[in-house]
Formats: sequence, structure tokens, C-alpha cells
Amino acid sequence: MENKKRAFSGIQPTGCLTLGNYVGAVKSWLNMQEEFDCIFSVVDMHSITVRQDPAALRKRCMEFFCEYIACGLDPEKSILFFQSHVSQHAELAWILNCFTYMGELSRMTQFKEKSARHADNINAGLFTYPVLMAADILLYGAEIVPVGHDQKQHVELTRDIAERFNGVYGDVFVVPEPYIPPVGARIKSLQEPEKKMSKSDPNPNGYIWVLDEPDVIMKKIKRAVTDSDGEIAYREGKDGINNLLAIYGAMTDKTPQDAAKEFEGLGYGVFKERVGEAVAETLAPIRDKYNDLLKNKDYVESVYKNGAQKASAIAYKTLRKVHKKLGFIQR
Ligand code: AQP
Repeated sequence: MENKKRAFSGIQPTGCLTLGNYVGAVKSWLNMQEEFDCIFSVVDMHSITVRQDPAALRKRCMEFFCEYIACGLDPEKSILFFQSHVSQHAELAWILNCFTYMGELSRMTQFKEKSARHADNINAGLFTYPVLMAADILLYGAEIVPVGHDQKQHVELTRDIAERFNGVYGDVFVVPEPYIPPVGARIKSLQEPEKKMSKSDPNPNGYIWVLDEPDVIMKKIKRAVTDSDGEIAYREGKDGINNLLAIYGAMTDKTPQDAAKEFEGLGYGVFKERVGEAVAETLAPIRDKYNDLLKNKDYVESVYKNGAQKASAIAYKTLRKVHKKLGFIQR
């Protein structure tokens, strides 16, 4: 068997999977499937650090899982599963909690931001979220962790925890590397182009959902905030136009600069139409495949059950080793 490096990544099922997530994460995972031994999870346990409505969460978890497959994650090549189906995540997270310092967790930017946003519910889970993420990664011996810039700090903490544990007990964990995918253009909000396109944006006009219908996509792009100088150019100070050029570039595998050349001299109306068409064209096969999956629930169930079984077999081995090192009696 070929000895490929292992990669792990996941997205928490909050909001809805956006064009930003597709361009910045899922699309690069598709290429990684060929090169690495990949494990992709819908990290549902992470999502309960903020209150969730159970029925809505159930629906959304399934939606994200089907979107993974519809976008091209291939269960024949990669392991796809729900985090909550593999109990070793929670088990290892507890152990790693005992190897993580309060000071380290207090310094995490995401904790500071999220506790400011959810001041009425600063629960311990929000605080120890990076430890669960460390468990997600370390359970599988993942060498590569594709993440956006915002998650880099968490992967660095994972490395520190792994090295600390290894320092005491020997080489138990593989120390992972954060991997910022090269094609990961940062897609911005259509309404506030100075901010990133976010899957939890309360305003649906700010983002494009990967399952949006073509007419909805076109409307959202046409409403996108631009500027009043009327020039299609990729340069500082033109956040709205830069974003549309980045989106067009990501859809057509061009740089935003090359995309700008293509539209030189045209008006914003025509430009937006072309961007809208390119997005709709890219997302159409994803929507079609998603709709097929909805009709094929047994297949989807077999994919996530099989995925959990495979993930669990790997995770069990790691946890067994950890238990042994710690001095627990073997089961
Ligand atoms: N706008 C973006 N452009 C490019 N890549 C992006 N990613 C997210 N937004 C963009 C990448 O998607 C993966 C999952 O990231 P996330 O779970 O942090 O998603 P999010 O949309 O950024 O979520 P929010 O807005 O922070 O909402 P909550 O807090 O509910 O999850 C990452 O690889 C990220 O880089």
C-alpha cells in the first residue's frame, strides 16, 4: 500500500456552507484527496458551544454532510464522518484538557471574539474548543491540517499539546503542520466587502450558499456593494470590485488580476452578470448532486456509518496507546 501523508479537516455545521467555505476549504480538499490519505468530518460537537435548536441542528448536520459529497468529497477516497459518531474525540479531549493550560486557552483569538459575541453564554466548551480540535487532529495522526488563517493559532496549540505529551511519554502523537491551501482566495462578504464572507452572517445577501438557485445567486451578486468610480480594476481601496474579481477568478481558475484585464472598460452591470453566471455555472452540478443525494438517503447513511467505523478504528488505536502511556488498565 502507498504510504501517503494523512490530512484531517472539518467544518462545524453552523449557518450554511458558503461560496467562501467552498473556495477557501472544500475545493482545496478535492485536490488533496489525490495526494493525501484524507479524513473529513462534520464537526458537530464543536457547534454546541453556542445554543442550537435540536431539529435545526439535525437538519443542518445532514445538509453539511451531503454538501461535502455533492462538492466532490469522495467516500471511496476519503473517510467522511460525523464527529459525534466517534466517541474517542470526547475521550481524548478530556485527557488533553489535563495537558493544556488555562493561560494558553485564554490567549486564543477565537475565544476572545466568540465570548464577546455570546456574552450571555461563555461556557467551558467555548473555552476548551481548541482542545477538542486538538483531539480531532491527534487521534488520526494527521500530519497535515488544512485550515484558514483564523484556525492557524489552534493548530499551533495542538502542536504544543502534542509536544508536551510526547515530552513526558515518548513519541505518541504525530505533531501536525497547519497547511494554508494555495488556492484559498479569501472571499469577502457581498454586503460588507471589508469583512470575510461568513457562514453565520445573519444577512443572506452577504453570502452565497452553495445550494442557492441561479436566480438567487444573480440577485445577490447584482446587489453586491461596489463603489462609484465605475472602473473594473484590482487594486487597494476597491474592496467590492476586488471581491467580485476574486470570486470570478476562483470560478474560472484565473487570478483576480487576469480577471480584471478581461473586464477592462466594461460597466459594472455587465461585469456583475458575468460573475453571477460563472458562480451559477460552478454551483449547478453541486446542487444537482445534492438533490440526487436527498433521494438516496440509504446511500448517505451507509457513507457516514462506514466513515465512522473506519475513523473509529484509527482513533481507537491512538486512544489505546494514550491510555497505556497514562497508566490506565487496558479494556
Ligand atoms: N470567506 C472565506 N473565504 C475563504 N475561506 C473561508 N473559510 C471560511 N470563510 C471563508 C474557510 O472555511 C473553513 C471553515 O471555516 P469556518 O468553520 O470558520 O467557517 P466560517 O464561514 O468562517 O464560519 P464563521 O463565520 O466563523 O461562523 P461560525 O463561527 O458559526 O463557524 C476554513 O478552512 C476557513 O478558512
